[in-house]
Amino acid sequence: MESTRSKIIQVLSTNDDNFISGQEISEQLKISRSAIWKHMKELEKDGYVIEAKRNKGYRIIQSPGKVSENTVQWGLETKWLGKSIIHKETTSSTQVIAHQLAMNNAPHGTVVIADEQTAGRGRLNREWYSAKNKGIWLSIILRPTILPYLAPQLTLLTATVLADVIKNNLDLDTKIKWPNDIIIQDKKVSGILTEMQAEQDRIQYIVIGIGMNVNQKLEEIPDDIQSKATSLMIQTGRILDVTNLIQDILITFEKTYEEYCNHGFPIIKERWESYGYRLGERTKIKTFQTVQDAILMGIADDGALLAKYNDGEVKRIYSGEIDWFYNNENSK
Ligand code: BT5
Repeated sequence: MESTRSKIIQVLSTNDDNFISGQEISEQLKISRSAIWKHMKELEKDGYVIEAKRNKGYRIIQSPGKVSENTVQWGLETKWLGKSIIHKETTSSTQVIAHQLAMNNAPHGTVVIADEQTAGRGRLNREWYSAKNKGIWLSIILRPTILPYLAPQLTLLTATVLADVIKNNLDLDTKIKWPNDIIIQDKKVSGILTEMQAEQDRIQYIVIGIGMNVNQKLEEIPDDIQSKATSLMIQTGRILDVTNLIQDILITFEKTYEEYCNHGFPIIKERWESYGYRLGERTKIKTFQTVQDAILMGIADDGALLAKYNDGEVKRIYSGEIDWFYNNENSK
């Protein structure tokens, strides 16, 4: 359920810079004028600057810099994504909260956001550093009707969304390193963790976790990942508005997801490959059985990496260690 406050914000933000009268808000939301006034006071406590004029009504002239359910929803032009937002200042992991909500029937498109995670996680329970107010740490609950084995397509889709947002907003040369790293200048700026609850032929729900480093300075990147991680601030030299970026991610995600539902995976695949890190290059791939040279060709419908081996055979790689700099080292 959308709260009255978020509805008020919605009404005020779709009215651009114009005032909207108390009467109109009261009619639209079916609440009293004094209730509206109380909500406005609450919004001001949250950091909104609201102008109230006799005979004209209200308008928001500034939204607070901080992330909250309201600030993210303010002007968020999505149909279903982020209609329900749960924001926590601090939490263990937004994935944990999202799973709990999903098991309690939270709808498709519910979003969980945290300013800080104390136990943020990557794949295989690896640690994900999520310092307070320095990045985007969020999880999206989806209830797709695709077969469970196609779920990796949603990780690939998410990667294209993040790459689009970074490239289009900041004009940075962004790459996607298979399967789920967003890379700028050979360093990881963002990662995706997809977790699924499914029966054999039906997905109950999927939680897509997105971590993106935004406002860390170089010295704020933890020592053990200094050499391989970066932030948008390091790359642009500017402090960026986290709320705006979150909104952009949600808007682009919804649009891309709908394209995927209407037209299938080929558009996503093409877009992914246009961002693909070191595609067409020779690498060394270590799988369970072998270590072999191969040229990275692209991705398959099931999310596998396609690699062409020296004998000309193209194989699907589902998991394996890739020596991303093999070619460079070899040519030295
Ligand atoms: C990922 O795992 O890249 C998935 C990261 C997903 C994080 C989000 S945040 C919101 C949601 N809630 C969560 O608890 N998780 C999701 P993986 O490919 O396994 O990469 C993990 C590795 O990346 C670590 O072992 C480190 O080497 C490195 N790493 C850790 N924190 C990092 C950071 N902030 N930036 C860049 N690299 C990092």
